[in-house]
Amino acid sequence: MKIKEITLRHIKMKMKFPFTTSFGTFQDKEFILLEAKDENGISGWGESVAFHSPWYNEETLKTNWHMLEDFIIPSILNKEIHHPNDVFDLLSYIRKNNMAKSTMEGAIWDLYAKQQGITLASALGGEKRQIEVGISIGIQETVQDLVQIIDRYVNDGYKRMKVKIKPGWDVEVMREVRKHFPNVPLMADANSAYRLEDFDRLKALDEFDLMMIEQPLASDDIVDHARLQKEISTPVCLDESIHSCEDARKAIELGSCKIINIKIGRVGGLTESKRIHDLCQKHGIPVWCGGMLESGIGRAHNIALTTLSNFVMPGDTAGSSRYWDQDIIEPEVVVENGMITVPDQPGIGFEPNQEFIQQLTVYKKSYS
Ligand code: OSB
Ligand code: MG
Repeated sequence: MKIKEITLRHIKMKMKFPFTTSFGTFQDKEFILLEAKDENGISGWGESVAFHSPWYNEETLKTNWHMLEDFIIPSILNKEIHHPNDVFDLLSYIRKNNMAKSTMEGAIWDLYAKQQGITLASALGGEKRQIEVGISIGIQETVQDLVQIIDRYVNDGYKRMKVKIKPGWDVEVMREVRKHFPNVPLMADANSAYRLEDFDRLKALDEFDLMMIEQPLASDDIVDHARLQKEISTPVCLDESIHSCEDARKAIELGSCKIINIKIGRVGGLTESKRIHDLCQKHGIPVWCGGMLESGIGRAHNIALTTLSNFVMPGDTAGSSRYWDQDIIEPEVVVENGMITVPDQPGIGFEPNQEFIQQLTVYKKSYS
């Protein structure tokens, strides 16, 4: 295939509720949508998961736009692409900027699957028809608020509750949550809020029988995580620290984690996500798919990836209504009894709602 035209759109969507992590609060979600058209006018869609500010990692909406406009798009337009895996190599001269690369690569995977007339899930080699879904719950004003929210999601059928923690909102909070929900699959995500000095506090979480603790230590660390994992019984799951299959190999070798959260954007796309999935499978490391407060386009990519067989734990990709009054795809992503049914239409399997996307567009530019 050859990509003949690429359109970038800066989108702004209002979230139903603010979402708070150890690094800050989200109210609005601004992101980039990328539409790539082939010679026959078929479109593939990708979403950048970079946030407005560089909290989660060093990328932002603006750095992604810059990388896409000045480097990534010129490297892809009119080039002969036989398979989406080629995109990884075409962009490998660019260091990091994984979320920017993934935006382009995701659109080409969608387009490729549409050209073949198959689902993105089957293009990736996934076989599940339904996937299990958990939910991620931000830091709340009070523990009572948190307990109420968890109660609602347990009743909705979500398969796993993930609670955001930070120093001062951790051991006592988890104790209270466990007391109310003795049997619910429960985990904590610290988004890198702890250091070596905090090991006692992290060890105190062992008593709550958590499925895992996600990214307790620094976002670029795999050495202290290995030390921590030796001292606590709760499995450590890495999120921010894993940017590539090489990172995953080293973390597994060092014993830095027992579980890996794969986010497509963080690792530079679906091709690298699949490599990490395969490596983890070989080493008996379970994986699950993380979320980045995505719109429907990003959600659809996450769903397709999760159909691979080593995604054995519920992911963070909840239904569209978790964050949005109205999503930008049709139909919206629906969760029933904690399960999403994988769509059977070609490509990502959901139709972008062009009219609504136009309404939400702050700025748009096409390249050919
Ligand atoms: O660490 O997984 C994370 C949201 C923003 C930034 C980082 C993370 C998260 C979430 C929410 O946990 C996942 C979601 O519901 O999309
Ligand atoms: Mg996380």
